[in-house]
Amino acid sequence: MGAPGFSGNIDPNRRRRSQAAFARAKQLMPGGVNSPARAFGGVGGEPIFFERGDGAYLFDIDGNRYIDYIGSWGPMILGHNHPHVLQAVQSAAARGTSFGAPTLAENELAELIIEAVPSVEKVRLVNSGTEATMSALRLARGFTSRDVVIKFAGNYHGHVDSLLVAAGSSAATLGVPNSPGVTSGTTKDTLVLSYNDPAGLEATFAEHGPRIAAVIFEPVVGNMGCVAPTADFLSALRDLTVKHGALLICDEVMTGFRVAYGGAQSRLGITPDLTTLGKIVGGGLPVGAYGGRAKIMDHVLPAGKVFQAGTLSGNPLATAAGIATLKLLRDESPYAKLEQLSARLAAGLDRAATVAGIPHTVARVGSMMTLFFNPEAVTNWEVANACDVEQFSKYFWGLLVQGIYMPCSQFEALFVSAAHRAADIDATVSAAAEVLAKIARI
Ligand code: KE4
Repeated sequence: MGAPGFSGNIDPNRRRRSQAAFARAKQLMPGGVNSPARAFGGVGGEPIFFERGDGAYLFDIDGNRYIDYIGSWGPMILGHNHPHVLQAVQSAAARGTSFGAPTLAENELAELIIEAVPSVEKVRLVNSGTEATMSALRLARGFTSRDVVIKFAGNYHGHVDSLLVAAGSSAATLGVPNSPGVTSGTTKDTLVLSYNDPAGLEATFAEHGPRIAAVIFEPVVGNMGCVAPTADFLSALRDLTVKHGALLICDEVMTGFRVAYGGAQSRLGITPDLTTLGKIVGGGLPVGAYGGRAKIMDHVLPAGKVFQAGTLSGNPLATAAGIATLKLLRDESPYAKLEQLSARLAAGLDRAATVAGIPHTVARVGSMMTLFFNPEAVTNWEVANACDVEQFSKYFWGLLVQGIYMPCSQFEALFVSAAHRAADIDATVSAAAEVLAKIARI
């Protein structure tokens, strides 16, 4: 099944090798992918197989080049194949890939994270964002001796059983926000509220306050598309958790080092009790992390009694990529450039959709943004879920066949990297203008 209704400079026939590879992949792996976010479930058609990335570009196995706005769903803030990161990984690999014992690189990556994120006094490295959120939740429950956790519809925190309720990202895209296999016993202590609803949060604390261990939230949501928090919501999150003795967990797996070097919490001025990280901290290799006040973190085994472990946690390759990435972000600070390029893209997409007469809004925080096919500003899952996903799918495919690789779901954010140039942004905007004009005429 090819691109619905659009032709561009990528001849659908020039996706033959991807199509053959996907047919084989489906015989080997469920849905032919190792993560549903890649399956194009939200846009139809078949995923593209890529061979390599370089800077802002991806190259597929049929030889087509794309301007990449997925960036591996966030990690590739420096662009693909950055020479310093490559060099760091290659020299680490030459010394051995995993020892299952402490290394100096773990100290170095921990120090970089603690220096960057003021609310983090101690940190534990793990292998994914999911492990980070799962562990932070267990720690919050162990520290408070309470069971109930609050999350928000449209927020995705990885495939943690107790949080796979009204989840965002591919759970929302594929319509399984509450997964089979997650037992009612697992989710009975999970309360799901509406994002940006301080009154709802206050009412829930009034009813359940003494039982609530933690509130976990995305400080800037990426997983229902890009949604920023209101000031009232942020104040309510911090005030109510303090008042009722619950912990506030800032899930910065996506926003950490993305929207600012100190994460969304430094940009928004909120100080959580625990922070979860992933994606950029591994520079494209598997690293997750959770951290916070030493008084809380020292409850984690072996300092304390809250169990968490991992064979490859802090392994030499992943920490090398993470250290190289964070040092480049700290020393070269590409955030002003990211802001300029991202503002140019957001304004261009907004203008293109307006000229085409397509009802829409554009939401952006730093170098993450979403073009929502919905004229109402998206503040929560209910509004996000009212987007015209059919139009989004046509927009996605119209750009893909022109060599522009946008996130394959209305419920994801796109990412600009430090490797993107103004020419890439302008090419994207002019292609979008053409595609959106075509959509408006259908
Ligand atoms: P991972 O387990 O995928 O490393 O991280 C889970 C996670 C936790 N918290 C937030 C805020 C996240 O965005 C994620 C993962 N993000 C999705 C994309 N929206 C990952 C893509 C995928 O699932 O393949």
